[in-house]
Amino acid sequence: MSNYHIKHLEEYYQVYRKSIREPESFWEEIAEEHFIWRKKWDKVLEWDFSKPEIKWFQGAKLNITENCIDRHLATRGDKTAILFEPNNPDEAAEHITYNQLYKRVNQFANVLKEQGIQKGDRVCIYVPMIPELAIATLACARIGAIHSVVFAGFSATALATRINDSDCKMVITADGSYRGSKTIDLKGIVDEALENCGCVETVLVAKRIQSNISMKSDRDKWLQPLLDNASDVCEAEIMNAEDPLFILYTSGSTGTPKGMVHTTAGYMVYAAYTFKNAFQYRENDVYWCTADIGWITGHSYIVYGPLANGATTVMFEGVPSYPDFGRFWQIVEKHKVNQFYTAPTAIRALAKQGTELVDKYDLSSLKVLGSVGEPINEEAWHWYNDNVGKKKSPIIDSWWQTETGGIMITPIPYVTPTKPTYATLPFIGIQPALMDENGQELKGNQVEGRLCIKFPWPSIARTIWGNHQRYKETYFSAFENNYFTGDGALRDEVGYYRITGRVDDVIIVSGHNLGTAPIEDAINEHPAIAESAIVGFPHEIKGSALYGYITLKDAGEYRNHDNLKKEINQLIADRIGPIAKLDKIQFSEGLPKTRSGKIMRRILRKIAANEMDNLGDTSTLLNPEVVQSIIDNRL
Ligand code: 6R9
Repeated sequence: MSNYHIKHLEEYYQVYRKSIREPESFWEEIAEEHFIWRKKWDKVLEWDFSKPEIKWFQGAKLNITENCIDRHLATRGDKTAILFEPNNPDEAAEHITYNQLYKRVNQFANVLKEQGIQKGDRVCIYVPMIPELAIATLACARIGAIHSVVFAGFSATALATRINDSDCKMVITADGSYRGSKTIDLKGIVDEALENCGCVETVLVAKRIQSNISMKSDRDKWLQPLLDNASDVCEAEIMNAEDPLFILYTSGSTGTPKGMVHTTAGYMVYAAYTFKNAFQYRENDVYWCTADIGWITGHSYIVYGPLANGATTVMFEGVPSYPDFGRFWQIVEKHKVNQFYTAPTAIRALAKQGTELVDKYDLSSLKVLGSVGEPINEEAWHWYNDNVGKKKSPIIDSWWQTETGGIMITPIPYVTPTKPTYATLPFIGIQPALMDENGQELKGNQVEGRLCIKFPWPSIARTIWGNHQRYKETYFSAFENNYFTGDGALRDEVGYYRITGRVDDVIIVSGHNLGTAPIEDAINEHPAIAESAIVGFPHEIKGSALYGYITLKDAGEYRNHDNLKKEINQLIADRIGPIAKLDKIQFSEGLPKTRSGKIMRRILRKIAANEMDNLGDTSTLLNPEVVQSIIDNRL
C-alpha cells in the first residue's frame, strides 16, 4: 500500500523524504492505487523549467468524473456527495447523493453535447453557489470541454474580458442569485457582457430566483426543460493525461487577468491526495469549505478533491452575515461539520462581532479548521483557535495559489504541531526554496527570502491560456530553473515556513526591508482595531515611508484619534521596532477588497502616493464605494 493517508509526524518525514528522493515512483504508486485509469501512463514525469514544459502521467487515459463519481456508485451510491445549504436558512438543505450526482451530471453533459459543445471547446460558467454550478463544472469535464468558471460577482466588463480571452462558445448562468437579503440580476450582467463577445453562441440559464428576465430567442435557453429531456447516461470522454481540464483566471500584478490552464491527470491526483491528508478526511465526515467555486479553492477543495475521495462536501449559497453573523456556526451545528475551511478575512469579520454568536451553537463536531487566501494574523489565529476550535481542533494554515492547483505548504492536522501564523512544513512532494535578491538559494534555517519551488508537482498550471511567453516570464524567469511564487517567506529554526506576503508588498524604509504582514499583525493586536493595511509611499529621506489604512471595530469608543495613533505606533515599536512606525495613519470605514476578500494594496498604494488619476479598474472590487471615501479623507 502506498502512503495515501499520513497519520503521524515520523510517517510524514519518511513519506516526504521518499517523495523527494524518488518523486516518480512515489507519485506513480499514489496514482496507481487510488484512481481508475482507462490506460496507464508511459512516463510519469517529463519536465524542463527553462522552456517551461511540464508533463505528468503522459500517455495515460482517463476521465476525472469517473474518478469523482462513477467509481463511488458501487460503495457510496446513497451517500451524500454534495450537501447544498441555501442562502435562506428556512429553505431546506438539499442532499445530493452520488447516485443522483451521476444522473444530474450525465444529463447536463448530454445537454452540452446537444447544444454543440465538443471536446476542447471552452465553456464559461457564471453561476452562483447553487448545485448547478458544481454539476455544470463536472458536466464539462465529462465530455472533455474546458470549463472557465468566472466568479458570479464579477462585473460585466470583467466577465467579457474572460469570455473573450479564451473564446468561450457557451455561457452557463442563472436568472439571478441570492446574496444575503439582496438578489443580483446575473442574467442582466451576462447580457451586458455579451454585447462585447462575438464568440458566444448559446447561453443556458438555470432558474434560481424565478425572476422575469428577457431571453434572446436564438441564443438563450432555459436549462431545466433541456435537462428534463436528456438521458441520464453519458459515456465519459476519454481524455489524455495532459488535456486541459479547466482555465481559471487570476489577476496579475499588471495587465489582463491570466488564464491559468490546469490539465487532467496530475491535477486530479494532487487535489485528491492533498484533500485526504490536509483535512484528514475520514469516511462519513462532513467537510465544508466556505469558498466560492469561482476560485481555485472551490475547484480543488469543494469539487474535485472531496469528490475524488468520495467525501460529503457542503456547498453554501449565502454569506457569513445573513441572517446574522452566527450563520457559519449555525450551519456547522446543523450539518455536524467535521472539517471547516475558510479565509482570514472571514475570521476577522466574525471576530469583530465578539463571541456571543459562536458560543450559541454546538461546534463539537469540528475536528479540523483551515485557513487560506492570505497570511492569517496572530489575533485572528487565536480567536479562531480559542472560540471556534475550543483549542482542540488544529488550524491548518494552508499556503497555495491558483497556479499551484493544490495546497503546497500546510500543517497536516494531528500530525504537524501548529504554530500561529506559520504554514509550517511543505506538503509531500513539494520542494520549496528561499532565494536572496541575487538569485542565490538561502540554505539552512532562520533565513528569509523569496519563495520558489524547485521541482514540479503534479498540479502545477501548465501555461497561461494563449500566452505561454507570459507564463515563462511571470513564473520561470526571476530565478533560473525555479517556479517563482511572488511571495516572500521565512524559515524558522525548525524549518517551519511563514509566508510574509507578496514580495511586491515589501517596503524598504531607510534601507530596512519591512513586510507588511507583521506590521499589520502588530496593529491588529490593538483592541480597537478591526483591520489594517500598510503600504509604502515616497519619502524624501527614508526612500519609502509607511502609510497605514485602519478600520476600527467601534468608531465611537475611540474618538480621540491622536491618542489612538500614538498607541498604534507604540505597539509597532514594541513588536517590530521603531523603524516600522507609521508616518501616516488614516482611519476609514472599510478597505478596498477583491471579491475573494484580499485587500487591494495596489489601490491604497496609489492613493498614498497621490496618484489618484491612475487607480485602474476598481469596478471588480467587493466594495468599490470605499475607494472614494478613502480618497476624500486622504492625509
Ligand atoms: C489558494 C489561493 C494566492 C496568494 C498567494 C499568497 C496568498 C494564500 C495563504 C497566502 C499566506 C496563506 N495566500 N494562502 N498567504 N498564507 N495560507 O488563495 O489562491 O487566490 O491564487 O492567491 O494568496 O500571497 O500567492 P490565489
